[in-house]
Amino acid sequence: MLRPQDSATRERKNLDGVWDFRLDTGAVGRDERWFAAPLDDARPMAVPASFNDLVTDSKTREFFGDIWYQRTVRVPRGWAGERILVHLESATHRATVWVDDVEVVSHEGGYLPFEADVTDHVTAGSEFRLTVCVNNTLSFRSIPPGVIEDTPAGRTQLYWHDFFNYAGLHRSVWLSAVPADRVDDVTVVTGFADDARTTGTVDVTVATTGDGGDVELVLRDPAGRTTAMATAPVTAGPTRLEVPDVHPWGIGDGYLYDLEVRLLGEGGDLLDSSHLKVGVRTFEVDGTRLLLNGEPVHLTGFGMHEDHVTVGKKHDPALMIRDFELLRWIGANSFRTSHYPYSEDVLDHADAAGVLVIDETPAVGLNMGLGGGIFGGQGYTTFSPETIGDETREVHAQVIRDLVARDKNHPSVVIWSIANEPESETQGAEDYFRPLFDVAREADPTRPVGFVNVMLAPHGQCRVTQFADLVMLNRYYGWYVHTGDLAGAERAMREELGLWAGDGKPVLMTEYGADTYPGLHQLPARPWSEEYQTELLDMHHRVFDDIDAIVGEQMWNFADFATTSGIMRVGGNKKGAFTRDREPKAVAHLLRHRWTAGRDQ
Ligand code: BDP
Repeated sequence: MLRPQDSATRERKNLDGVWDFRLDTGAVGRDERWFAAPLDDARPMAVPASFNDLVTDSKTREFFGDIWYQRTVRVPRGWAGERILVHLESATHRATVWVDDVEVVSHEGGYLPFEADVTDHVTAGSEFRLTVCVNNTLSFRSIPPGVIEDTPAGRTQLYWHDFFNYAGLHRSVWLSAVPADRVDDVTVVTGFADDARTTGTVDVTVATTGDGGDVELVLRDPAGRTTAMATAPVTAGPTRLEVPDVHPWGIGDGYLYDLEVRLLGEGGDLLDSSHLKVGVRTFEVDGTRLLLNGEPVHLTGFGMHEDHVTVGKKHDPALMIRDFELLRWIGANSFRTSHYPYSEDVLDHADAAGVLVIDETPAVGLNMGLGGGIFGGQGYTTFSPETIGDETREVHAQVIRDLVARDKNHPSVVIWSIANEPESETQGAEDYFRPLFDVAREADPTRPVGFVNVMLAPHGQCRVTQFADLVMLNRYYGWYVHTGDLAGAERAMREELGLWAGDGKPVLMTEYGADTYPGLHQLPARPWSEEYQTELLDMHHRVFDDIDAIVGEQMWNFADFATTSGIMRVGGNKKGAFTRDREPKAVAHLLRHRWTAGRDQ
């Protein structure tokens, strides 16, 4: 599946705006065929957006179940004879789509795209009714998991992850026109032909909807000059382009070539043309080091969230630009898409900005040992046939494949994270995860694969890290343990990190930090104050600097974000270096000082 795009042979029409919207409080919409007519009792709703924070009543905000969206769409009259696709960039957490009365596609997973060929159900120049039934319920068969419990107050959705279960159509919806004989998928792997890295290599594999024909590949530099070209039969396998005097893709230097993939018919006529941005780089694990283009890198940055006031998890280009401006200001060269795949526009931007990305699946909260009143219900066994078992693993495996399929060509994406803080100290965890690492490596043999380890599975007890190419650790010394005691925290952390460092793999600190109420100042510093967050980070950095195997530091979190209600959270999670409206806390200046040292401001 290629993204909708405008090219010499392709067109797209954006369907964002205000749609009709209705919650299916009685769970009757499918039986009553709500898709077969204009939605009764509909209210207006923005697409894209999370619906939750646009409303004023908590029943709607907290609703879980079927959520119906509908609008009419006119097919451009020039599209006769084309294949016509409906493409949704995300529907959280699953959806079914109808064109008029016809069901055209269902999809599981809230953060990755899907589409349907609707050519047989629409007419160029005419209107059709587009209905999307989104479902936001979490269960032991979904990634992330959750459970519905019957309580005296009614049925409640519980889950074990620390961010609000925003739902809706979070990213753009498109109608697009593509040729019948077309390019269906492109895979690009880049490298260098020589040790001096003066000649780049771009290996391109193309899949098409038809059989036969030739593929012409044209690589152009940003000025539009052709730097490499090749033509090969579609069936030939990967085709190598050699890029003389290559400008490698690097940190802060998001140099991108444009790859045009042209599908040619019998007589050499152009059947399809699509474009892809390509950054030429290598990324690998070498002992305890991470090498970008053969040079060691130290990652600085954050675990982030797609989370904003009012719009929730909506992707918004303006808000994205502000986030990237702040990343640059503070000297971050990387981030993790905690805890789900972000909008592909964010990866485009990371490509162009030269920012490294740890790309994470939505597998978060696979840990019933965590919670203690923060995340909800307790009393479940994490891995068991009744809870997270073989069926869940199938869903998890599919989301890994889908993530790789979408993001494999982004130069910014350098590491796959297949889960955040799952239970990992048990036999059940070992059995669950072993095959998932194989799934990831089969889908992408070129990038390191890891998962993020939780403090409950310290060195010597974790049974999953053995499968990973690198160690990724979330640690809360000085916050959840040794609270307020930074000297004790430092001793304990030095001891544990020293052990991990001895395993011969690179160690990345993917989370560390402290909740901090903006504007709360205390001398001497105590937990929740801006001073404490600053001192806690300072202590961590001192320790990191003493351990060679630590190849990166991603503070938790970039900004404050919304969570479920609970006695551990004051208006959400407050561990941000920035507030939720993206203004710096005191700690942001400390980070900036550390991460921009030696840089021209
Ligand atoms: C870790 C999680 C993250 C939480 C964070 C915290 O990975 O999602 O928000 O800790 O407690 O457990 O702030």
